[in-house]
Amino acid sequence: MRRRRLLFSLLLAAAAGMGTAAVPPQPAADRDATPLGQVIPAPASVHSGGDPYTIGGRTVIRVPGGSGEARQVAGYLAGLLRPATGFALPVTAKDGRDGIVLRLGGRGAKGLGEEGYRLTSGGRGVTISAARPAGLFHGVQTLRQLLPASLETRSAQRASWQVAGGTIADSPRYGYRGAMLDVSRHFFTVEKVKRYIDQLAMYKINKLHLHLSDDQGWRIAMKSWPKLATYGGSTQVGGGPGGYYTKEDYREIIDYAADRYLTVVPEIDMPGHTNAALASYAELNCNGVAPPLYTGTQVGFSSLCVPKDRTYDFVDDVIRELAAMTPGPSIHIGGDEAHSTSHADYVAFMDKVQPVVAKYGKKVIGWHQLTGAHPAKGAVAQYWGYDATGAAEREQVAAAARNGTPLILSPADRAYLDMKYDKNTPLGLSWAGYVDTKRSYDWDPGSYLQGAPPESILGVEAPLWSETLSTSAHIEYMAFPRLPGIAELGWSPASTHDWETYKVRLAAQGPRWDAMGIGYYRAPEVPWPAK
Ligand code: TNX
Repeated sequence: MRRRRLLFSLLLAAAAGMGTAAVPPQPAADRDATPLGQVIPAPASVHSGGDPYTIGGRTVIRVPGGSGEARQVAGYLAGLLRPATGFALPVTAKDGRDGIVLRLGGRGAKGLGEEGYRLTSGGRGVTISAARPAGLFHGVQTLRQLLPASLETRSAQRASWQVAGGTIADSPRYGYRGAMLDVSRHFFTVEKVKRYIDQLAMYKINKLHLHLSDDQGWRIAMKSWPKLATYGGSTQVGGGPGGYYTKEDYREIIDYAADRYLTVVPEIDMPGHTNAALASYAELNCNGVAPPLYTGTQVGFSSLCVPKDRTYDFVDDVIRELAAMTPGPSIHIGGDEAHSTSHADYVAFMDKVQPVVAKYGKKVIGWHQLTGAHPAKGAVAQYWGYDATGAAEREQVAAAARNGTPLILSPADRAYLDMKYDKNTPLGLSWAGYVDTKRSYDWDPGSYLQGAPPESILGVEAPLWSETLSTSAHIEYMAFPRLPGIAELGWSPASTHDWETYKVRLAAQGPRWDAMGIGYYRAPEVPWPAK
């Protein structure tokens, strides 16, 4: 009898041991539900309390009524939850109060706007309500962050999949919450862009600005001027092979972004930053001679030929093709650092080019130098100045804002993800100074630019220039942990702004990034949990 019992317990121990090998023990941090509101961006309002909900093997995902888009969000949620939980989580159109409910419209969605959501969690389930599918999607990202970090592991994990009880009512401060990726200085494949899109969506970023052309490479196929891509896109900084997106590739990026509620804003930078185009077509040069391709990192040496008629055939063709393949409302025409274009030429060029964008049904976005010309009605300026930017230049932008040119804020010494964190950062540039994680977060878009009315601010954008960056690992090291801070400035009410509490929420993202394979910079001012 005793022997049998011993054998039995030995067998049990062996089985438990095997279990441990297959399903790692639950990390300490996973044992308690994440407090409601411990997410990035900080929600507008949080009321904690009541029983938590635990996602289990019998949990269903309900899409009552089930519009196509709501069902798609449910499918996305199931895709997030299934691998690590190992649960089936079937999606059903049947109504009910138990399980995870994604509810579009109805009383619960009042006052939530285009992107807001309400998340209610209690003993029987979690309900996310929204007026529009984008709101459901953002609510899903909140739910995701309320679950243990091991959720991000792509194989079954043992954890308590608990969501704290209470209600979150949330909607964004700004409608424009962007991230820019420079795919010109170094080319990034469709797969790499998709990977970044997934990361942006986690933090409720809703615009992906693609810097598609610069001196070092033209990255988008044009039927009317084919050599732009095939020749102008054939290299990059450092002399590598470069690359470009076919129209199908571009479509794939747009669709992938749209499925995650991001709109693509394509940029063709003009009249400077155009060496790749000038090298591809001799006729675009004032002297009729094509310069060689460029693989260095200087700026400000190239210009389209402003007095030449052929230049405007080129602009018309490029904008027409780009507008036709871009569903979003805006086209970015660059306009920065045109140091090789006289001021008179710059103004003349912008006067001719902005109406072309309008003719093809799009709105103009330009870097803030556009405010030194005549910004068209409805044009938006993107401010990228920094603390050293002169008072006159700031005032020029602020005056334009007072005169009806809305602003997107990307201050280089705050929002530029390509600036080094400190002197030891192995990647990046430092012309705007070092930008540590606290500095990047600790400013207020509403009052940042003196003299610009708060209502002229459309939002914020975090640009990532790629002179020194050529892999996803590079992108991630520079974007994390700063990107979530810019995302929070774009989404959360100013009243939630507080570095001391933000840094705790930020630290909690670390294990999540570890599980996702994001090699982030362990900024010393953030209390990361030990690895
Ligand atoms: C300035 S910001 C640029 C880019 C560079 C970047 C590097 C702006 C509109 N132009 O051409 O890549 O600095 O940080």
